[in-house]
Amino acid sequence: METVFVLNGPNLNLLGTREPEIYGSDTLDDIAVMLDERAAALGLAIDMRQTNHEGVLVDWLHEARETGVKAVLLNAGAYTHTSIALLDAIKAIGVPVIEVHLSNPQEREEFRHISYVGMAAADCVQGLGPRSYIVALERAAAL
Ligand code: CA2
Repeated sequence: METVFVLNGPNLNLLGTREPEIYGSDTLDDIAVMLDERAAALGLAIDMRQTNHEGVLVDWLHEARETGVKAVLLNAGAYTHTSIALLDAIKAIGVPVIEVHLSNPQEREEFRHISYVGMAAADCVQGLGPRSYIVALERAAAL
């Protein structure tokens, strides 16, 4: 069975505890359950992770290449808007990366309008709350 990595960046471990008006009230574990269900129906396996550390995200992107995963769904959190290291890693690995956001950064503060992740990602799903992850998984399945 093919695997899809779902990588989550800084502060997303706090999901469901603060700012529900922006990010909703589901926790990351709730999203993992929804993704597992959808993945099973699509015949895929999910490997979902979260870290607050940029270099760990880079290491996991490298691991995606080494282990031959089908695709990576990446919500890099605020590193989306700052990280040339993530941009370089996405370009380097040769695995399709789908950028995911709960909110729509384009409709928020100007500093969220630039996405280094988006400069190399194959696709982007944003602004749908937890459904962003599900839609991204469906797009990954179709690759
Ligand atoms: O909308 C998204 O998914 C974001 O990637 C979330 C990031 C933000 O920096 C991006 O611009 C858009 C922030 C994640 C922080 O998550 C929190 C969750 C609960 C409480 C506080 C922060």
